[in-house]
Amino acid sequence: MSRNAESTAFRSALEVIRAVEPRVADAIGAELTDQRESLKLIASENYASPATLLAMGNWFSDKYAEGTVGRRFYAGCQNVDTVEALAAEHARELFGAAHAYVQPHSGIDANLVAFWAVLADRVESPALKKAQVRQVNDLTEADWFALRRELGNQRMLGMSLDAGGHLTHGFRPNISGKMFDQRSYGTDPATGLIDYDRVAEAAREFKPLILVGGYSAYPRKVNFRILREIADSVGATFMVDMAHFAGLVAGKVFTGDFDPVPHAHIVTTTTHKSLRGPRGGMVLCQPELADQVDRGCPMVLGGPLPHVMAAKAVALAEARRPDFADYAQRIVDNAQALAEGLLRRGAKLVTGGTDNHLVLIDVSGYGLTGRQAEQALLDSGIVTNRNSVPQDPNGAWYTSGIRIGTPALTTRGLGIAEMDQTAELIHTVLAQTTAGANADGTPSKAKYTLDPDLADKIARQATDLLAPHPLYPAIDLS
Ligand code: DSN
Repeated sequence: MSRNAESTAFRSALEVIRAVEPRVADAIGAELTDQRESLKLIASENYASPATLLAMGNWFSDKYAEGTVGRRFYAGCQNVDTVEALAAEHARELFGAAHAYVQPHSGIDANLVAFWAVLADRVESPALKKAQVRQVNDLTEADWFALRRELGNQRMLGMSLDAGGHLTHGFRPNISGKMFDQRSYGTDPATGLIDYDRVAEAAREFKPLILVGGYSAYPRKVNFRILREIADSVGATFMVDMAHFAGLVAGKVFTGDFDPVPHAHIVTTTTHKSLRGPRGGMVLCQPELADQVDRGCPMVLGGPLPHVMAAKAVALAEARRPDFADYAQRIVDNAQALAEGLLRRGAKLVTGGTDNHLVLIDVSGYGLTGRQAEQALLDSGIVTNRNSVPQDPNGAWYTSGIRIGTPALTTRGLGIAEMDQTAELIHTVLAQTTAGANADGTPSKAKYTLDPDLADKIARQATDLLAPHPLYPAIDLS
Protein backbone atom coordinates (compact mmCIF):
# COMPACT_ATOMS: atom_id res chain seq x y z
CA MET A 1 0.00 0.00 0.00
CA SER A 2 1.39 3.40 -0.88
CA ARG A 3 1.70 6.00 1.87
CA ASN A 4 -0.47 8.19 -0.35
CA ALA A 5 -3.41 5.82 0.06
CA GLU A 6 -4.07 7.05 3.61
CA SER A 7 -3.88 10.70 2.61
CA THR A 8 -6.12 10.14 -0.39
CA ALA A 9 -8.67 8.22 1.69
CA PHE A 10 -9.04 10.86 4.39
CA ARG A 11 -8.86 13.82 2.00
CA SER A 12 -11.53 12.33 -0.22
CA ALA A 13 -13.74 11.58 2.78
CA LEU A 14 -13.45 15.18 3.99
CA GLU A 15 -14.22 16.51 0.50
CA VAL A 16 -17.44 14.48 0.46
CA ILE A 17 -18.40 15.66 3.96
CA ARG A 18 -17.50 19.27 3.17
CA ALA A 19 -19.95 19.32 0.28
CA VAL A 20 -22.79 18.70 2.77
CA GLU A 21 -21.74 20.41 6.03
CA PRO A 22 -18.37 22.15 5.79
CA ARG A 23 -18.30 22.91 9.51
CA VAL A 24 -18.13 19.20 10.29
CA ALA A 25 -15.28 18.71 7.83
CA ASP A 26 -13.49 21.69 9.40
CA ALA A 27 -13.97 20.29 12.92
CA ILE A 28 -12.58 16.89 11.86
CA GLY A 29 -9.54 18.61 10.36
CA ALA A 30 -9.11 20.83 13.44
CA GLU A 31 -9.24 17.80 15.71
CA LEU A 32 -6.32 16.24 13.82
CA THR A 33 -4.34 19.48 14.20
CA ASP A 34 -5.10 19.65 17.95
CA GLN A 35 -4.17 16.00 18.49
CA ARG A 36 -0.97 16.45 16.51
CA GLU A 37 0.09 19.48 18.55
CA SER A 38 -0.73 18.45 22.11
CA LEU A 39 1.20 16.26 24.47
CA LYS A 40 -1.53 13.71 25.12
CA LEU A 41 -1.00 12.04 28.47
CA ILE A 42 -4.56 10.93 29.19
CA ALA A 43 -4.03 7.34 30.33
CA SER A 44 -7.21 6.06 28.70
CA GLU A 45 -6.63 7.54 25.24
CA ASN A 46 -4.62 6.40 22.25
CA TYR A 47 -4.40 6.82 18.46
CA ALA A 48 -6.07 4.07 16.41
CA SER A 49 -4.48 3.09 13.12
CA PRO A 50 -5.76 4.58 9.83
CA ALA A 51 -7.04 1.10 8.86
CA THR A 52 -9.05 0.91 12.09
CA LEU A 53 -10.45 4.42 11.60
CA LEU A 54 -11.37 3.77 7.97
CA ALA A 55 -13.13 0.48 8.80
CA MET A 56 -15.68 2.56 10.75
CA GLY A 57 -16.55 5.04 8.01
CA ASN A 58 -18.87 3.03 5.76
CA TRP A 59 -22.26 1.45 5.11
CA PHE A 60 -21.92 -1.18 7.82
CA SER A 61 -23.24 1.69 9.93
CA ASP A 62 -26.59 1.34 8.16
CA LYS A 63 -27.33 -2.25 9.15
CA TYR A 64 -29.41 -3.48 12.06
CA ALA A 65 -28.17 -6.78 13.47
CA GLU A 66 -29.73 -7.47 16.88
CA GLY A 67 -28.91 -10.96 18.10
CA THR A 68 -25.58 -12.69 17.49
CA VAL A 69 -23.77 -14.42 14.66
CA GLY A 70 -26.17 -16.81 12.89
CA ARG A 71 -29.07 -15.90 15.21
CA ARG A 72 -30.30 -12.44 14.24
CA PHE A 73 -33.59 -10.66 14.63
CA TYR A 74 -33.07 -9.08 11.17
CA ALA A 75 -32.57 -10.54 7.71
CA GLY A 76 -29.53 -9.86 5.54
CA CYS A 77 -26.83 -9.97 8.24
CA GLN A 78 -24.40 -12.27 6.42
CA ASN A 79 -21.67 -9.63 6.13
CA VAL A 80 -22.16 -8.44 9.70
CA ASP A 81 -21.80 -12.09 10.72
CA THR A 82 -18.46 -12.18 8.88
CA VAL A 83 -16.96 -9.20 10.73
CA GLU A 84 -18.44 -10.06 14.13
CA ALA A 85 -17.15 -13.64 13.87
CA LEU A 86 -13.73 -12.38 12.76
CA ALA A 87 -13.47 -9.89 15.64
CA ALA A 88 -14.49 -12.60 18.13
CA GLU A 89 -11.98 -15.06 16.65
CA HIS A 90 -9.14 -12.53 16.85
CA ALA A 91 -10.14 -11.69 20.45
CA ARG A 92 -10.21 -15.37 21.50
CA GLU A 93 -6.84 -16.05 19.90
CA LEU A 94 -5.20 -12.89 21.18
CA PHE A 95 -6.28 -13.35 24.79
CA GLY A 96 -6.58 -17.18 24.92
CA ALA A 97 -10.25 -16.82 25.88
CA ALA A 98 -12.90 -19.53 25.53
CA HIS A 99 -15.54 -17.06 24.36
CA ALA A 100 -15.59 -13.46 23.12
CA TYR A 101 -18.55 -11.10 22.66
CA VAL A 102 -17.58 -8.03 20.67
CA GLN A 103 -20.81 -6.03 20.56
CA PRO A 104 -20.62 -3.74 23.63
CA HIS A 105 -20.46 -0.09 22.64
CA SER A 106 -18.31 0.95 25.60
CA GLY A 107 -16.75 -0.30 28.83
CA ILE A 108 -19.87 0.56 30.83
CA ASP A 109 -21.95 -1.48 28.39
CA ALA A 110 -19.52 -4.40 28.61
CA ASN A 111 -19.82 -4.33 32.40
CA LEU A 112 -23.63 -4.25 32.20
CA VAL A 113 -23.55 -7.33 29.96
CA ALA A 114 -21.28 -9.06 32.48
CA PHE A 115 -23.52 -8.14 35.42
CA TRP A 116 -26.56 -9.48 33.58
CA ALA A 117 -24.74 -12.73 32.69
CA VAL A 118 -23.61 -13.32 36.27
CA LEU A 119 -27.03 -12.51 37.75
CA ALA A 120 -28.76 -14.80 35.27
CA ASP A 121 -26.23 -17.58 35.86
CA ARG A 122 -25.84 -17.37 39.60
CA VAL A 123 -28.96 -16.06 41.29
CA GLU A 124 -31.33 -18.75 42.51
CA SER A 125 -34.43 -17.32 40.91
CA PRO A 126 -37.29 -19.69 40.16
CA ALA A 127 -39.09 -16.76 38.56
CA LEU A 128 -36.19 -16.12 36.17
CA LYS A 129 -36.09 -19.80 35.20
CA LYS A 130 -39.77 -19.60 34.37
CA ALA A 131 -39.21 -16.39 32.42
CA GLN A 132 -36.50 -18.05 30.37
CA VAL A 133 -38.45 -21.17 29.43
CA ARG A 134 -42.00 -19.85 29.11
CA GLN A 135 -43.54 -17.29 26.87
CA VAL A 136 -43.30 -13.90 28.57
CA ASN A 137 -47.09 -13.58 28.39
CA ASP A 138 -47.52 -16.68 30.59
CA LEU A 139 -45.87 -15.04 33.60
CA THR A 140 -48.18 -13.65 36.23
CA GLU A 141 -47.75 -10.32 37.97
CA ALA A 142 -46.57 -12.30 41.01
CA ASP A 143 -43.87 -13.99 38.88
CA TRP A 144 -42.56 -10.62 37.69
CA PHE A 145 -42.57 -9.25 41.21
CA ALA A 146 -40.63 -12.30 42.44
CA LEU A 147 -38.14 -11.97 39.57
CA ARG A 148 -37.33 -8.37 40.45
CA ARG A 149 -37.00 -9.23 44.13
CA GLU A 150 -34.76 -12.24 43.46
CA LEU A 151 -32.41 -10.46 41.04
CA GLY A 152 -32.22 -7.20 42.97
CA ASN A 153 -29.90 -6.14 45.77
CA GLN A 154 -27.19 -8.72 45.09
CA ARG A 155 -23.73 -8.09 46.55
CA MET A 156 -20.65 -6.76 44.79
CA LEU A 157 -17.16 -6.22 46.21
CA GLY A 158 -14.87 -3.99 44.14
CA MET A 159 -11.93 -1.65 44.47
CA SER A 160 -12.83 1.71 46.01
CA LEU A 161 -13.05 4.69 43.71
CA ASP A 162 -10.32 6.69 45.44
CA ALA A 163 -7.96 3.70 45.36
CA GLY A 164 -8.39 3.52 41.58
CA GLY A 165 -11.56 1.46 41.05
CA HIS A 166 -14.06 2.42 38.37
CA LEU A 167 -17.52 3.97 38.73
CA THR A 168 -19.11 0.87 37.24
CA HIS A 169 -17.73 -1.31 40.03
CA GLY A 170 -20.67 -0.46 42.26
CA PHE A 171 -20.49 3.29 42.80
CA ARG A 172 -23.46 5.58 43.20
CA PRO A 173 -23.01 7.80 40.10
CA ASN A 174 -23.43 4.62 38.01
CA ILE A 175 -26.37 2.20 37.84
CA SER A 176 -24.15 -0.53 39.36
CA GLY A 177 -24.13 1.40 42.63
CA LYS A 178 -27.89 1.59 42.62
CA MET A 179 -28.67 -2.01 41.66
CA PHE A 180 -26.02 -3.76 43.80
CA ASP A 181 -25.37 -3.77 47.52
CA GLN A 182 -21.71 -2.73 47.24
CA ARG A 183 -18.66 -2.79 49.48
CA SER A 184 -15.14 -1.72 48.57
CA TYR A 185 -11.62 -2.85 49.21
CA GLY A 186 -9.03 -0.09 49.32
CA THR A 187 -5.26 0.02 49.40
CA ASP A 188 -2.76 -0.02 52.24
CA PRO A 189 -2.44 3.61 53.43
CA ALA A 190 1.31 3.20 53.94
CA THR A 191 2.20 1.68 50.55
CA GLY A 192 -0.79 2.50 48.33
CA LEU A 193 -0.81 -1.19 47.28
CA ILE A 194 -3.71 -3.66 47.37
CA ASP A 195 -3.60 -5.61 50.63
CA TYR A 196 -4.84 -9.06 49.58
CA ASP A 197 -5.37 -10.16 53.19
CA ARG A 198 -7.76 -7.24 53.67
CA VAL A 199 -9.58 -8.15 50.45
CA ALA A 200 -9.96 -11.74 51.74
CA GLU A 201 -11.25 -10.45 55.06
CA ALA A 202 -13.80 -8.18 53.35
CA ALA A 203 -14.92 -11.07 51.12
CA ARG A 204 -15.35 -13.39 54.13
CA GLU A 205 -17.44 -10.80 55.96
CA PHE A 206 -19.51 -9.59 53.01
CA LYS A 207 -19.85 -12.78 50.92
CA PRO A 208 -20.31 -11.01 47.55
CA LEU A 209 -21.95 -12.61 44.55
CA ILE A 210 -19.36 -10.83 42.37
CA LEU A 211 -15.78 -9.96 43.26
CA VAL A 212 -14.51 -7.30 40.83
CA GLY A 213 -10.83 -6.85 40.00
CA GLY A 214 -9.41 -4.15 37.74
CA TYR A 215 -9.06 -0.39 37.92
CA SER A 216 -8.81 2.85 36.04
CA ALA A 217 -6.27 4.64 38.23
CA TYR A 218 -4.09 2.09 40.07
CA PRO A 219 -0.48 2.25 38.88
CA ARG A 220 0.51 -1.32 39.75
CA LYS A 221 0.05 -4.93 38.62
CA VAL A 222 -2.74 -6.90 40.26
CA ASN A 223 -2.34 -10.56 41.21
CA PHE A 224 -5.44 -12.13 39.67
CA ARG A 225 -4.58 -15.65 40.87
CA ILE A 226 -4.87 -14.48 44.46
CA LEU A 227 -8.13 -12.62 43.78
CA ARG A 228 -9.56 -15.75 42.13
CA GLU A 229 -8.63 -17.80 45.19
CA ILE A 230 -10.41 -15.25 47.37
CA ALA A 231 -13.49 -15.37 45.11
CA ASP A 232 -13.52 -19.17 45.22
CA SER A 233 -13.18 -19.22 49.00
CA VAL A 234 -16.52 -17.36 49.33
CA GLY A 235 -18.29 -18.74 46.27
CA ALA A 236 -18.14 -15.44 44.35
CA THR A 237 -17.93 -15.05 40.60
CA PHE A 238 -14.65 -13.35 39.74
CA MET A 239 -14.98 -10.55 37.19
CA VAL A 240 -12.07 -8.44 35.93
CA ASP A 241 -12.43 -5.11 34.14
CA MET A 242 -9.17 -4.87 32.17
CA ALA A 243 -10.21 -1.81 30.14
CA HIS A 244 -7.09 0.12 31.04
CA PHE A 245 -4.48 -2.60 30.67
CA ALA A 246 -5.93 -4.84 27.92
CA GLY A 247 -3.06 -3.81 25.65
CA LEU A 248 -0.53 -4.98 28.21
CA VAL A 249 -2.32 -8.34 28.44
CA ALA A 250 -2.52 -8.58 24.63
CA GLY A 251 1.16 -7.69 24.33
CA LYS A 252 2.13 -10.34 26.95
CA VAL A 253 3.60 -7.82 29.36
CA PHE A 254 1.12 -9.05 31.97
CA THR A 255 1.35 -12.85 32.05
CA GLY A 256 0.87 -15.64 34.63
CA ASP A 257 -0.73 -14.34 37.83
CA PHE A 258 -1.09 -10.88 36.25
CA ASP A 259 -3.07 -11.99 33.19
CA PRO A 260 -6.75 -11.93 34.20
CA VAL A 261 -8.06 -14.15 31.40
CA PRO A 262 -7.07 -17.58 32.78
CA HIS A 263 -8.14 -16.62 36.30
CA ALA A 264 -11.44 -14.74 35.93
CA HIS A 265 -14.83 -16.21 35.13
CA ILE A 266 -15.56 -13.13 33.07
CA VAL A 267 -13.39 -10.29 31.76
CA THR A 268 -14.59 -6.99 30.33
CA THR A 269 -12.62 -4.37 28.45
CA THR A 270 -12.78 -1.35 26.25
CA THR A 271 -11.05 -1.60 22.90
CA HIS A 272 -9.71 1.94 22.56
CA LYS A 273 -7.30 2.44 25.45
CA SER A 274 -3.95 0.58 25.57
CA LEU A 275 -5.46 -1.96 23.11
CA ARG A 276 -5.46 0.87 20.48
CA GLY A 277 -8.66 -0.10 18.68
CA PRO A 278 -11.90 1.75 17.94
CA ARG A 279 -14.02 3.25 20.74
CA GLY A 280 -15.98 0.28 22.09
CA GLY A 281 -16.15 -2.64 24.52
CA MET A 282 -15.86 -6.41 24.65
CA VAL A 283 -16.54 -9.31 27.01
CA LEU A 284 -14.44 -12.48 27.33
CA CYS A 285 -15.76 -15.35 29.42
CA GLN A 286 -15.60 -18.96 30.37
CA PRO A 287 -17.93 -21.31 28.46
CA GLU A 288 -20.60 -21.56 31.18
CA LEU A 289 -21.36 -17.83 30.88
CA ALA A 290 -21.27 -17.65 27.07
CA ASP A 291 -25.01 -18.10 26.43
CA GLN A 292 -25.98 -15.34 28.83
CA VAL A 293 -23.24 -13.02 27.56
CA ASP A 294 -24.47 -13.52 23.99
CA ARG A 295 -27.90 -12.25 25.08
CA GLY A 296 -26.27 -8.84 25.68
CA CYS A 297 -28.26 -7.40 22.77
CA PRO A 298 -31.18 -6.81 23.15
CA MET A 299 -31.11 -7.70 26.89
CA VAL A 300 -28.86 -4.80 27.87
CA LEU A 301 -27.45 -3.24 24.70
CA GLY A 302 -28.90 -1.32 21.81
CA GLY A 303 -28.36 -2.67 18.30
CA PRO A 304 -24.77 -3.66 17.52
CA LEU A 305 -22.59 -1.24 15.59
CA PRO A 306 -21.33 -3.38 12.69
CA HIS A 307 -18.95 -0.69 11.46
CA VAL A 308 -17.28 -0.61 14.90
CA MET A 309 -17.14 -4.42 15.04
CA ALA A 310 -15.37 -4.29 11.65
CA ALA A 311 -12.87 -1.86 13.15
CA LYS A 312 -12.46 -4.11 16.22
CA ALA A 313 -11.58 -7.00 13.87
CA VAL A 314 -8.92 -4.83 12.19
CA ALA A 315 -7.43 -3.55 15.46
CA LEU A 316 -7.40 -7.01 17.05
CA ALA A 317 -5.65 -8.38 13.96
CA GLU A 318 -3.05 -5.63 14.43
CA ALA A 319 -2.65 -6.55 18.10
CA ARG A 320 -1.88 -10.16 17.10
CA ARG A 321 1.19 -9.02 15.16
CA PRO A 322 4.59 -9.42 16.85
CA ASP A 323 5.25 -5.66 16.88
CA PHE A 324 2.32 -5.12 19.25
CA ALA A 325 4.21 -6.94 22.02
CA ASP A 326 7.08 -4.53 21.49
CA TYR A 327 4.65 -1.59 21.66
CA ALA A 328 3.12 -2.89 24.91
CA GLN A 329 6.55 -3.25 26.53
CA ARG A 330 7.51 0.27 25.44
CA ILE A 331 4.33 1.65 27.06
CA VAL A 332 5.50 0.30 30.43
CA ASP A 333 9.15 1.30 29.89
CA ASN A 334 7.98 4.83 29.09
CA ALA A 335 5.66 5.02 32.11
CA GLN A 336 8.50 3.90 34.37
CA ALA A 337 10.87 6.46 32.83
CA LEU A 338 8.25 9.19 33.31
CA ALA A 339 7.74 8.13 36.94
CA GLU A 340 11.50 8.12 37.59
CA GLY A 341 11.87 11.55 35.98
CA LEU A 342 9.13 12.96 38.18
CA LEU A 343 10.45 11.32 41.34
CA ARG A 344 13.96 12.63 40.66
CA ARG A 345 12.52 16.15 40.48
CA GLY A 346 10.70 15.72 43.79
CA ALA A 347 7.15 14.79 42.74
CA LYS A 348 5.06 12.65 45.05
CA LEU A 349 3.65 9.58 43.27
CA VAL A 350 0.95 7.26 44.57
CA THR A 351 2.68 3.89 45.35
CA GLY A 352 6.03 5.56 44.55
CA GLY A 353 6.07 4.48 40.89
CA THR A 354 4.36 2.28 38.32
CA ASP A 355 4.29 -1.24 36.85
CA ASN A 356 1.82 -0.41 34.11
CA HIS A 357 0.89 2.37 31.70
CA LEU A 358 -0.09 5.04 34.23
CA VAL A 359 1.38 7.29 36.88
CA LEU A 360 -0.65 9.05 39.57
CA ILE A 361 0.91 12.29 40.82
CA ASP A 362 -0.26 13.48 44.23
CA VAL A 363 -0.21 17.21 43.47
CA SER A 364 -0.79 18.19 47.11
CA GLY A 365 3.01 17.97 47.17
CA TYR A 366 2.97 21.11 44.95
CA GLY A 367 0.27 22.76 47.11
CA LEU A 368 -2.35 22.30 44.36
CA THR A 369 -5.62 20.49 43.82
CA GLY A 370 -6.02 18.17 40.87
CA ARG A 371 -8.34 20.71 39.24
CA GLN A 372 -5.74 23.51 39.45
CA ALA A 373 -2.95 21.24 38.21
CA GLU A 374 -5.01 19.87 35.30
CA GLN A 375 -5.87 23.37 34.07
CA ALA A 376 -2.33 24.75 34.49
CA LEU A 377 -0.95 21.81 32.51
CA LEU A 378 -3.58 22.30 29.81
CA ASP A 379 -2.60 26.00 29.55
CA SER A 380 0.89 24.68 28.82
CA GLY A 381 -0.15 22.27 26.04
CA ILE A 382 -0.10 19.16 28.24
CA VAL A 383 -3.37 17.20 28.29
CA THR A 384 -3.98 15.12 31.43
CA ASN A 385 -6.90 14.46 33.75
CA ARG A 386 -7.41 15.06 37.44
CA ASN A 387 -8.05 12.00 39.56
CA SER A 388 -8.64 11.14 43.20
CA VAL A 389 -5.79 9.74 45.24
CA PRO A 390 -6.39 7.25 48.10
CA GLN A 391 -8.26 8.90 51.00
CA ASP A 392 -8.48 12.08 48.93
CA PRO A 393 -9.39 15.11 51.09
CA ASN A 394 -10.58 17.03 48.01
CA GLY A 395 -13.19 14.51 46.84
CA ALA A 396 -13.85 13.31 43.30
CA TRP A 397 -14.50 16.74 41.73
CA TYR A 398 -11.46 18.80 42.76
CA THR A 399 -9.23 15.81 43.67
CA SER A 400 -5.59 15.83 44.74
CA GLY A 401 -4.19 13.86 41.84
CA ILE A 402 -3.20 14.03 38.20
CA ARG A 403 -3.32 10.77 36.24
CA ILE A 404 -0.94 10.50 33.30
CA GLY A 405 -0.40 7.60 30.92
CA THR A 406 1.89 6.65 28.07
CA PRO A 407 -0.12 4.58 25.51
CA ALA A 408 -0.70 7.53 23.16
CA LEU A 409 2.80 9.05 23.23
CA THR A 410 4.27 5.57 22.81
CA THR A 411 2.16 5.10 19.68
CA ARG A 412 3.71 8.31 18.33
CA GLY A 413 7.15 6.81 18.91
CA LEU A 414 8.35 8.84 21.90
CA GLY A 415 10.82 6.95 24.07
CA ILE A 416 12.63 7.04 27.37
CA ALA A 417 14.65 10.22 26.69
CA GLU A 418 11.50 12.13 25.76
CA MET A 419 9.79 10.85 28.91
CA ASP A 420 12.46 12.53 31.00
CA GLN A 421 11.87 15.77 29.10
CA THR A 422 8.12 15.34 29.62
CA ALA A 423 8.70 14.92 33.35
CA GLU A 424 10.69 18.17 33.30
CA LEU A 425 7.86 20.05 31.57
CA ILE A 426 5.21 18.69 33.98
CA HIS A 427 7.33 19.39 37.04
CA THR A 428 8.14 22.94 35.88
CA VAL A 429 4.46 23.79 35.36
CA LEU A 430 3.35 22.31 38.68
CA ALA A 431 6.20 23.89 40.63
CA GLN A 432 5.50 27.33 39.10
CA THR A 433 1.73 27.23 39.63
CA THR A 434 0.34 28.75 42.81
CA ALA A 435 -3.06 28.06 44.31
CA GLY A 436 -5.48 31.01 44.25
CA ALA A 437 -7.96 32.42 46.75
CA ASN A 438 -11.69 33.12 46.71
CA ALA A 439 -13.05 36.68 46.97
CA ASP A 440 -13.42 36.25 50.75
CA GLY A 441 -9.75 35.26 51.09
CA THR A 442 -10.37 31.54 51.68
CA PRO A 443 -8.24 29.12 49.65
CA SER A 444 -9.79 28.23 46.29
CA LYS A 445 -9.70 24.67 44.98
CA ALA A 446 -10.07 25.87 41.38
CA LYS A 447 -8.26 29.20 41.01
CA TYR A 448 -4.53 29.32 40.34
CA THR A 449 -1.82 31.56 38.98
CA LEU A 450 0.68 30.59 36.30
CA ASP A 451 2.76 33.09 34.34
CA PRO A 452 1.25 33.01 30.80
CA ASP A 453 4.69 33.49 29.24
CA LEU A 454 5.93 30.40 31.03
CA ALA A 455 2.83 28.45 29.92
CA ASP A 456 3.49 29.52 26.30
CA LYS A 457 7.15 28.57 26.57
CA ILE A 458 6.27 25.10 27.91
CA ALA A 459 3.65 24.64 25.18
CA ARG A 460 6.32 25.43 22.55
CA GLN A 461 8.72 22.99 24.18
CA ALA A 462 5.98 20.33 24.15
CA THR A 463 5.44 20.93 20.42
CA ASP A 464 9.19 20.68 19.81
CA LEU A 465 9.27 17.38 21.71
CA LEU A 466 6.53 16.02 19.45
CA ALA A 467 7.93 17.37 16.17
CA PRO A 468 10.24 14.42 15.39
CA HIS A 469 7.29 12.04 16.00
CA PRO A 470 4.47 13.23 13.75
CA LEU A 471 1.03 11.78 14.35
CA TYR A 472 -0.28 9.92 11.28
CA PRO A 473 2.78 10.92 9.23
CA ALA A 474 1.30 9.59 6.03
CA ILE A 475 -1.82 11.75 6.28
CA ASP A 476 -1.62 15.18 4.67
CA LEU A 477 -4.93 17.06 4.57
CA SER A 478 -3.55 20.26 3.07
N1 DSN B 1 -13.16 7.21 31.20
C1 DSN B 1 -12.26 6.11 31.39
C2 DSN B 1 -10.96 6.56 31.95
O1 DSN B 1 -10.55 7.65 31.62
O2 DSN B 1 -10.33 5.84 32.69
C3 DSN B 1 -12.85 5.07 32.23
O3 DSN B 1 -14.23 5.02 32.06
